[in-house]
Amino acid sequence: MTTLDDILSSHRTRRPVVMGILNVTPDSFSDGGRFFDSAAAVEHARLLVREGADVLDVGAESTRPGSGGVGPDEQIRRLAGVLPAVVDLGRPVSIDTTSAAVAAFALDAGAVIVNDVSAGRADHDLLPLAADRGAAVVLMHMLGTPRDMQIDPRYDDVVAEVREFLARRMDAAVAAGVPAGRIILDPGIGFGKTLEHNLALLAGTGRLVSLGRPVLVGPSRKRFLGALTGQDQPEQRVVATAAACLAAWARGASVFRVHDVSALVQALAVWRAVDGVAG
Ligand code: HH2
Repeated sequence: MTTLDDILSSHRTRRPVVMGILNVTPDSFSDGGRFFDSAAAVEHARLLVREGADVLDVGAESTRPGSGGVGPDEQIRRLAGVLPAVVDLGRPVSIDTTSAAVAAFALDAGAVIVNDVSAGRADHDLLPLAADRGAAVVLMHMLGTPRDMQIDPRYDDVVAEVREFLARRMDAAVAAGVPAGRIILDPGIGFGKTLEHNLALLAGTGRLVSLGRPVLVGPSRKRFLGALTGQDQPEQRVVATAAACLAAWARGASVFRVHDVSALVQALAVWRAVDGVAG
């Protein structure tokens, strides 16, 4: 079974980590409402584990483009009936939130990773909290906020700018007391990016891995995959998601945040079997 240390060393050991997504939200872009009921959420978490998820990422706030945010109290209310049972499934649990209060609640319930799509910028208490609790953190790049991020995003050199941003946020996390060894970096696929930006970031994964930390990518079911494949329904982007993850894996990414765990586990098994044979 995958431990937190396995996840934090996955860039060196080249052991892929599949992070299954559990959205306890009424409005997520691809599965909103499906797991809003606590029993349905826990049942879905069980399915993700059966399918081979190494870690479960639980979120109670949608960050889809245009969304306005959900207060900490409401996030905690949504999580309360779900998190303890999910932690009991025996996989490391990550909490997807930008709020220190929500992160504290989740860490108390047994979560071990804080997945902050604002990389510690939305709530200045979040990085000190993670430091204090010995939690790992995911620092993700986003241009703007979920409300405005998809309005004409522009970069001169998207990979260089995202790399520079992640390096600075890693410095901020270390300054707040988070050991560098507990940090995971994420280019934030779809967060203030056009199709070309997302492709450049996947192609440039190696430049992000050179920062010395595991790189997480989260292309799962996102709109750019629809643009590439013509699949307009998010649930039809399962194969496209696995392909995007494999492209990033081949370039050094080692943590994959996906809705469809089984498809990616199978794709990685085949890729790694071929890789393991001398050609
Ligand atoms: N993407 C989403 C949410 N959280 N966290 C990280 N680290 N990386 C990502 O790419 C990422 C993320 C958006 O996807 P989803 O959870 O499916 O949708 P929503 O935000 O609408 O709940």
